[in-house]
Amino acid sequence: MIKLLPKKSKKVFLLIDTENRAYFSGENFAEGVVVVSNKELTYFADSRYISAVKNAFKDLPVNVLLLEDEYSVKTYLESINAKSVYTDYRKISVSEFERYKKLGVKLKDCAKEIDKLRSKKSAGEIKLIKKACDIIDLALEKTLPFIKEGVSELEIKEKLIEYIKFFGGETESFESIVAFGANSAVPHHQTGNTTLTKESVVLIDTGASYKGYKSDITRTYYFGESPSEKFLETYQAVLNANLLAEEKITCGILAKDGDLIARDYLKGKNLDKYFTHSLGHGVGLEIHEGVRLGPKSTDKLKNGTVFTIEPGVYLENQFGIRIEDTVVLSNGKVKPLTKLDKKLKKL
Ligand SMILES: [Mn+2]
Repeated sequence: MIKLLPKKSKKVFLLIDTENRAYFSGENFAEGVVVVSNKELTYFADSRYISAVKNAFKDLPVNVLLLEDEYSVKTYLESINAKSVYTDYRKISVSEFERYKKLGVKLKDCAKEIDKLRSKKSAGEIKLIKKACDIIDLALEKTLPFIKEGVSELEIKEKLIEYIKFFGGETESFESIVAFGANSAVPHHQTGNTTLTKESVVLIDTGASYKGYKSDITRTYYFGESPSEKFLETYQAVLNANLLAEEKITCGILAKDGDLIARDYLKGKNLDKYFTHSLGHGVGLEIHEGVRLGPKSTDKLKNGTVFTIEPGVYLENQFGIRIEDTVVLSNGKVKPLTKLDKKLKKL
């Protein structure tokens, strides 16, 4: 499915990064340049890709042109009489910017408009994200039997990647976090050579990429028979915060108020000071895109927004617990797209 700019837009967008190209063209090629207006979409591909690109768009109203260098794009822009052109300033290097400028192509920023367009997912996009969520649910479930005494965090990460590919994903959607024991208390622990010992917490934060679209899930498990009372209580509190946010977030709510639902609940349990990150983030072609569900956010959550709900509590040198799902706001309510059980599981 190709996407043009909204009918009333008089702008021309020039997109050079993988995700924005994939968003508008519906095809996830590693290279190229996309120029899109409210009338047409042109895909520039270099000689290595052009036949594959032509083939992908053969039944669609897409112009496919040969990309030799920026000059090819400039010539086309002149032919459609585009005076100034908009690009996503977060995605262009200074040297690329300078090369276009040298050729007389006037570039302006459209990052905000891109975010706005991309934050409302189409039914087709939600299908692809759902598939990425199904893949990670399956991959994580299949990986659990490999969590045994003596296995390393990295070995579990490799298993996840293997299963993501087995179930049809490209690969992980970000560097998966596998954290054993006290490592789980570091929210962005670097997965390493720590091996698993009995009576340890296991935190896994992972996701799959499917046709460029991402999923994101975190589950916290207990490896052993007798978790401490403190762990059990904290787990229940994080789970309740997760479920409460899922229940109370509705269409039109401010993202910061969504964050507050979980934060206030944890405050009631005296755990809010250990909830050191925001409640969630938008997900799509990028693992972090669009909305941010944090105390300083000015975003609004609307139908069609896909985001994560991921409260966490981290007790230094002891353990960390995070429970995360990728969800979509649909008909005003939160609908989880990742579906693995959230009740505490002992491995
Ligand atoms: Mn996340």
